[in-house]
Amino acid sequence: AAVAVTGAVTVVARTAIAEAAAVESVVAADSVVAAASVEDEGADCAVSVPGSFASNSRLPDPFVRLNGSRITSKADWRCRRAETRELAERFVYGDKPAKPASVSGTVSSSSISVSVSQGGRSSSFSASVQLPSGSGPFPAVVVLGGFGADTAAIRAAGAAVINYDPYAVGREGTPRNNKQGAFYSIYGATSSTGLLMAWAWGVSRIIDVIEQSGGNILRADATGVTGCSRFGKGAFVVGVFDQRIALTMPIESGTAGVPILRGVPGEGAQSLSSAYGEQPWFGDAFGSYTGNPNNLPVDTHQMVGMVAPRGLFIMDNPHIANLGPRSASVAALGGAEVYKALGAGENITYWSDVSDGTHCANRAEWRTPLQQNIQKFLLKTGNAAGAMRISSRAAGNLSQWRDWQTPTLSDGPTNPPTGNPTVTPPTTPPTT
Ligand code: MCU
Repeated sequence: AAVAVTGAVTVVARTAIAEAAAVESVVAADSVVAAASVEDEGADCAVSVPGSFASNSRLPDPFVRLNGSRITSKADWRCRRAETRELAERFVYGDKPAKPASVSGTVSSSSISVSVSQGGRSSSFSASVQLPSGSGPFPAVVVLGGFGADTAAIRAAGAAVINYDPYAVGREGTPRNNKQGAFYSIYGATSSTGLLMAWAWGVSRIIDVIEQSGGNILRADATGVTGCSRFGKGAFVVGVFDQRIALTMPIESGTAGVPILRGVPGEGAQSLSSAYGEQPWFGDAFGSYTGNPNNLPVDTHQMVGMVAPRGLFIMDNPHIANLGPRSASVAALGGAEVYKALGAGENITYWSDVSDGTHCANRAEWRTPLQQNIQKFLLKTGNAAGAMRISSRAAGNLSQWRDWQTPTLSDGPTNPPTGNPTVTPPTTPPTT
């Protein structure tokens, strides 16, 4: 019975290992498959990027490889995802370097310190920690920037809050040729990597330190991320580029966040050139595309797809056109097709059905789904299904944006294994 309702592959493996824990495995099946034990499971995939791409006014097909063939199995997604990652780095955000030669630090019940060094350069930063009540070790949600996230609800749900100051890692207000912060101390002030990716790199190093800490206070396998507005852009990029993040929760992220870069015409979203010029959020290379996003070989529906099958709860505000909520809904709907193809359609929620139009307000509507997502993906005690709660005030239409259909991907073991117990393919494919 369990096999029919949830992630069959994982249920088989988990119950084989611990019969006594079968009930828990069933409840947790989606989240067990969701997060990986490494930052990038596709790091070994060979990716060769063509020298040019045809202009495309619609959203690129997430399932077509750079060589033009289409993936056919769920296992194929791993290296197709690696291609997507390469395009996203090269064209949109800039390069995210792998874990530096040395990462060290400490985790206490009140703070996390991170020290990094590589190639004779070093830098450090820290983040404060607020534990929930009860006894640990606890899952944790990294909160970027300190506003807009319902930290009381996060802690009440049983997760710790890690207060991360993105500016310590990538400052705002600097010119592109003189970027500052812990990331740029290592990789150079003229690094072409934008702030959002620098912020994401910083969170990955926090997770490295939690992993190395022994896990008595915080669990390394149950980290979420959130933030609002510019820190919603950041939270999104954090989750896209570290597969150890089990739950990604961007709030009202606007341009450079979730909304499709091609942009719903006439919506009134912040323009690409405005966002590119406001702060060095995007990578420097994106400057060539602000006036012609159709030349981009990638769009944000594919970044949404890169989060799959992990938990993703996108919160948006349909009252502020500048945030591009229609464009964000199209990205969510397009990315949800990747979730569906991977059999994880219930792991994504997009929620713009909210009454208060204030930017980054604390919203009663999000409290329950926030806590359900924490229970499902971090505590692994829940299994609430995700949902598309798109406000009729700002609803995009995916069918106008795609000329591809979603494949039925064949089942098979994840390649390579995600760090979960050895996977046995089910004899009958799941029906859902
Ligand atoms: C929505 O995020 C940004 C927006 O892109 C900027 O144009 C504006 O200046 O600031 C927003 C924000 O971060 O508000 C807190």
